[in-house]
Amino acid sequence: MQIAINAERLASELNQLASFSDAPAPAVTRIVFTEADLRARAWLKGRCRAAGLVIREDAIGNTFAQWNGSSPDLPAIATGSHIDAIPNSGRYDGTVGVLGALEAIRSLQENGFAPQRPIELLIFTSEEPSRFGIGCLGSRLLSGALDPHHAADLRDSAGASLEEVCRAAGFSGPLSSVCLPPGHYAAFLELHIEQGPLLERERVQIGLVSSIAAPASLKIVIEGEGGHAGGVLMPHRRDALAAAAEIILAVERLALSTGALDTVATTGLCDVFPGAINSIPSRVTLGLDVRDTDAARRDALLRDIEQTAQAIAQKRSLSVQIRLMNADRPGHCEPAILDALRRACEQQRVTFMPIVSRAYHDSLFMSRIAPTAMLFIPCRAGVSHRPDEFASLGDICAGVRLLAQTLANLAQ
Ligand code: HGY
Ligand code: MN
Ligand code: MN
Repeated sequence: MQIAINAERLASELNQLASFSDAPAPAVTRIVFTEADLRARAWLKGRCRAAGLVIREDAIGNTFAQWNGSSPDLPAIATGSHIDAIPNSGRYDGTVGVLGALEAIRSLQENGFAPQRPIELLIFTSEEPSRFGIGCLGSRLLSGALDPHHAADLRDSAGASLEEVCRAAGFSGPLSSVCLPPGHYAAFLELHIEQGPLLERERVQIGLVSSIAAPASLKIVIEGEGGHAGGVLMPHRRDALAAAAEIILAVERLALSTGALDTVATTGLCDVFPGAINSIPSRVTLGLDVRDTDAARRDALLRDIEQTAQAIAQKRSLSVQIRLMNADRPGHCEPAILDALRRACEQQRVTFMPIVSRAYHDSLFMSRIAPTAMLFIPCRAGVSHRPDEFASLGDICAGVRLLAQTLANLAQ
């Protein structure tokens, strides 16, 4: 089956989706359940309905758009990703996997393909950690990886709970109703930009993801003593930001000291109180993101970071509280689904290579309840989570064509 992708339609939709943003183009900011996100969701549901898909939403706003098959009671073949975007980011992270899946479905429809199994497009809520501090909230709850009671109490920076924000966004029902059992889906596939430089450097069209790095995040609160920037002499200070600076550098040194390139650690958040130039910082809150393809090595690094932060605080007579927000195990893709993708690559004469995902994705959690695989397309210079994130229409269409072929092969 020669699958023709409507590149113009897909390009136009990627541009339209990027316009739902709280940042000026080319940047995209689309935080979960903000006006921009809700408008994007409404627009996207309209595009799915126009393709004849039947829509349902669960209590946290995960959105399911189904193309019924001739055997509707069979477990569906699922595919999808996310549309939320961190502040000042790009237009391809997540959206390629959502609009690409919609285009794959429409292309199969327009090519006269009729699936036996249903094919279901999933749009996961809150893949990014921006608002509630933990990523993949929708897929965590869907796969049973997050306790619904704990999730309901997660709060954003304004103190609103996830439960309150979900209700205000129009989603109802207990978060405990989100979970789906293993076997609900026959397979799950996610198309995504690589968010790394390998495919472009190796001039390979498709990356077949073997495993997904294990993410962990820490919140570190350092409490010192505030005071007048002029009146308090240096020997008498307990400056929380100076201690935080020492901790941030220690995090970098400890990550490098594992000697493994797969170990990465980032201090992405640093909130200073009271935040006045002439007032000694009395409290600093740090947000750390720590990942590795090897969970044991990552956990050893987390322990080292905790011990070192405590030692720095003690040396400076400050207090420090460290909270582990999440520490997930790595995800492994299903060999049978990877084989299906490999066969489709050979069918379509597309170059491919195995690859490790250093970014986490909803697939990390979907792999707990369904045979899961990810396929990557190149992104320019590996750049992502920046306004200059870019994937060429040709590469996107090659990924969509491969996804369509694999969905068709699996849905028969
Ligand atoms: O941070 C990540 O890996 C993903 O982009 N949320
Ligand atoms: Mn992202
Ligand atoms: Mn993503």
